Amino acid sequence: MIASGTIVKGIAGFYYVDTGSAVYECKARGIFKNTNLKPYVGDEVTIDLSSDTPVVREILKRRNVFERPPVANVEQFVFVSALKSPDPNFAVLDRFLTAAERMNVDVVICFNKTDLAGGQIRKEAEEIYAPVYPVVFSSAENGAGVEDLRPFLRDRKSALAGPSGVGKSTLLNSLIRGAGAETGSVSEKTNRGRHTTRHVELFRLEGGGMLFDTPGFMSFDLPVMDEAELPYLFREFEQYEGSCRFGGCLHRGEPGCAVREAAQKGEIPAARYESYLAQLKELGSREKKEQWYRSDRRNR
Ligand SMILES: Nc1nc2c(ncn2[C@@H]2O[C@H](COP(=O)(O)OP(=O)(O)O)[C@@H](O)[C@H]2O)c(=O)[nH]1
Ligand SMILES: [Mg+2]
Ligand SMILES: [Zn+2]
Repeated sequence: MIASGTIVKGIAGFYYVDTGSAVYECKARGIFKNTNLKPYVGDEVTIDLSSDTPVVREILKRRNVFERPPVANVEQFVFVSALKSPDPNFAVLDRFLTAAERMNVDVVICFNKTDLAGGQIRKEAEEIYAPVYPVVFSSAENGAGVEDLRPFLRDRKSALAGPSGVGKSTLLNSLIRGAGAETGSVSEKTNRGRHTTRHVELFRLEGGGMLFDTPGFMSFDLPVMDEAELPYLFREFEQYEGSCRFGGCLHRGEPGCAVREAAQKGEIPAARYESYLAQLKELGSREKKEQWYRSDRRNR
């Protein structure tokens, strides 16, 4: 008998496959050993239930795959940022967003620790991001707003992402009873020692959807890409497409640039536009470095 399901855990050569009605402990088919294909948590697979030990037969086409943490098929990132301690860093968040857009992964932004700060910073966060992304405000400490995340997690596989200390593990524990993710400061964690090896696991959520339990996804590099791709990764710019005087406008100072004008008028949040310019500059200097490297090699 053949069934299909999702790998929710992998330990010591065994893969745990959730078919929706049961979780089977499976071995991987020998064929995987001879190829570079290795089953990952998050993989959609078919399993053969006809022998004593069920066997993973086939890995279905992946939407994406990550090495650190080793997971497949992330459909959505929940980017967590604290409103205070640590202070939000919108430039860092914007780099995450660019990376997610480039990977074509959906995004929800969660501003956590609302019990520590509200007022101005909350208003600012909302004004910058709510026009183009789903934004949730939460306190994992007292539970406020955590349930507002749940509707966004339905029917898909999500992963928490964001810098250390913002409350990802605490949120995970309140969304999934029994997740038992370690929380606390880095020093607290080190003190507790390393005897608890944590495995990546994919949990089913009450109310639907699945959530990767992983401490990873703390930062993303700006993707390797051409400068000209960047404008398409800022959702705010979409409505101005085709409105600049010059085709292929990079929106950094060209005459008749509709995006720059919109930023000056406040129609595009200044912080987002500044992030755009900073990212553009980074891509540009990276390109120069590569050119220099290439010409240097030619000259040798
Ligand atoms: N005041 C407050 N503290 C929080 C909140 N969420 C998490 N924390 C605390 O922040 C610290 C870091 O949380 P943790 O979940 O380990 O962050 P992670 O590194 O993103 O996984 C811990 O001491 C948590 O108890 C919150 O909403 N409010
Ligand atoms: Mg954590
Ligand atoms: Zn322009």
